[in-house]
Amino acid sequence: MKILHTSDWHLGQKFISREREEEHALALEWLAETIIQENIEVLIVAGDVFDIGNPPSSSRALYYNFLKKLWQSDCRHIVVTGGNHDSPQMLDAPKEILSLLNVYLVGKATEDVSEEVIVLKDSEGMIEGLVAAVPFLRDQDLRRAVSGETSNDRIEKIKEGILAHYEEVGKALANFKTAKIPVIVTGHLCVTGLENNAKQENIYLGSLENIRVDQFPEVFDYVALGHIHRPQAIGGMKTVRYSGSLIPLSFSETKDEKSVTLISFKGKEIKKIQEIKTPIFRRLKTIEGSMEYVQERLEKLHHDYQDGLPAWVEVIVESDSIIPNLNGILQDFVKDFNLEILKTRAKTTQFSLNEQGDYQELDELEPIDVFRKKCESAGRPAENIEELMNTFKELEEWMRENEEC
Ligand SMILES: [Mn+2]
Repeated sequence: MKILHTSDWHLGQKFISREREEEHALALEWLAETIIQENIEVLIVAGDVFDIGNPPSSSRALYYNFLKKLWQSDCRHIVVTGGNHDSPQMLDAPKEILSLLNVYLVGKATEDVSEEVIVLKDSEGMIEGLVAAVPFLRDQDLRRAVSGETSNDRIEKIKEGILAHYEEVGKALANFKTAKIPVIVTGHLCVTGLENNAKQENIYLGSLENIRVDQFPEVFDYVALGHIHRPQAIGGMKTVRYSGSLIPLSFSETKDEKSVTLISFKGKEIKKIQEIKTPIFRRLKTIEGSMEYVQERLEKLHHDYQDGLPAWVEVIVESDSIIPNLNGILQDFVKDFNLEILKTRAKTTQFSLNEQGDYQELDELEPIDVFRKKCESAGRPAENIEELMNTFKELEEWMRENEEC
């Protein structure tokens, strides 16, 4: 059985006020063609189909038209789970009608976990695989808040709740004969390796919803993850993977190669796991250096990518002194190029020479550093500051969970 794993489409994303629709349309067209050409039988989308809870109608049309393209292809089953960006209600709304087309939706955790188990049947009605379609698990799906609990209690309870949910969904498979068929589980969360691996860059260390790679019940042959946008296997386990996002979604992802993951099963055994590279329909680039260097790179970028959608560029210019009208100069420089500068920033050393010896640019500081300095300047006692820092970290986590990936 050939299974394709993808996640984090983020349809409807706005990027520095630009629409991504052209790129998404091209990427979904490519994906549908790939599924048809590779004779994929099962498609799994592990969360964050949409970027926002109430996406524009054009993004919804993209999604439905994509599903329609697979109708009558070899792709017999499509499983879509909700991510932290998706509105569960919105995703689940067409659940009944789409189930007639073998598209199974699980927008949010269900009270009875057995409802998350999708039974894949072949044309003769025989069970050919199982997918435990676990969506992003929200705090309120996992536990009731107890007044007076500390933030650490809360984090521990969320983790316990996540593990309990996976345990339960594993147990719900006990009624099936799983010895000869693929058994897959999905997740939209942060999973870490056994040790903190430097290679695992995109993992948010200390994130609230971290669970370890070895904590999934053994009944699962493959764990299809979403949430982290860089494709990667976790902790040396080839069978626990993030497929990564379909297109680069921020300037920090410009070095990632984007891909979808093809898993070929023979019976229960995984024969091959392959990354199929996604074509880049629009380049996102960060160029940093002196004015001369930046202009050189912009010319090269224009020269190298004449076709296709104009690249989107972030420019950081380093110089000894302030360059007046920097953005104007650069915009003028690229006006006939097949690229657009969306963001310009200056990094000058001038400021460090003024009377405050330890002057730091706000851009160089992390929000938490600024918060600490603020607490210190307000003369808060040290233990009070630590408690406030924890609360701040929690708030940052929450924002990350709800916005970033
Ligand atoms: Mn996500």
